[in-house]
Amino acid sequence: MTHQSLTDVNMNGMEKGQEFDDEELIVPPKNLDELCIELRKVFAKDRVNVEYVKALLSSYRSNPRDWRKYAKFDPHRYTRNLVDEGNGKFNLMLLCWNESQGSSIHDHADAHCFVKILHGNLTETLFDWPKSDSEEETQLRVKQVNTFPKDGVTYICDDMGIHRMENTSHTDNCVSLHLYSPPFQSCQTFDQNTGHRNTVKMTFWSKYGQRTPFGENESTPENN
Ligand code: CSS
Ligand code: FE2
Repeated sequence: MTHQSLTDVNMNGMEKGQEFDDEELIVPPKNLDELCIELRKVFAKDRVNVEYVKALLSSYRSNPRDWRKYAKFDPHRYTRNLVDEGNGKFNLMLLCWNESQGSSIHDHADAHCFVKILHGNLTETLFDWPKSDSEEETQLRVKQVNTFPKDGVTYICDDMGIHRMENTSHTDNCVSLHLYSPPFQSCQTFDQNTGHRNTVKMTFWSKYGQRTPFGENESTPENN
């Protein structure tokens, strides 16, 4: 083996660049802390394998003991609760949806968006992008509707379209874990009937289990 090939191969005999590519090598994280540690390693790399991250999130079995301290509900809208800043590479957060709460239709600011359901069910309605050069008002076309159960995982990025997420249940709330990479603080929202868009700032209801102080978010806190 040449010196060059030695430096390119790690102890498992895998070539460099293949680490965090093979879903069969995933060891299921035993709790949310272990999942965060693993996600930090995966996102430390320049390149991220979307299927690997989905499989890693799927392999964690939701346990309320792990995430109860981040689960804060608001009677008026879904809440966003920061769990981990991923060494600057991603934001990991818990979203808490009361019965019938949902998001607006929104994009993902050129970021990866991974969603894992921790409790209840969450329904995604996927839409086509409005024609950006068109002044005319047109209804957004629904591409797909999917409901994800507990421990289910889904992924979206801007190439796939825009979506609305909602807890359609009238009897159970929903908790979902969202990973956005790179992190973003604002996104665009869309009117379903006209395709018109707005830019909205997104804020955290809590960070690391502590209620975000009023004023920290400057203007009125907005979800999308
Ligand atoms: N984008 C929404 C949730 S649906 S992916 C948010 O982070 O508030
Ligand atoms: Fe989203």
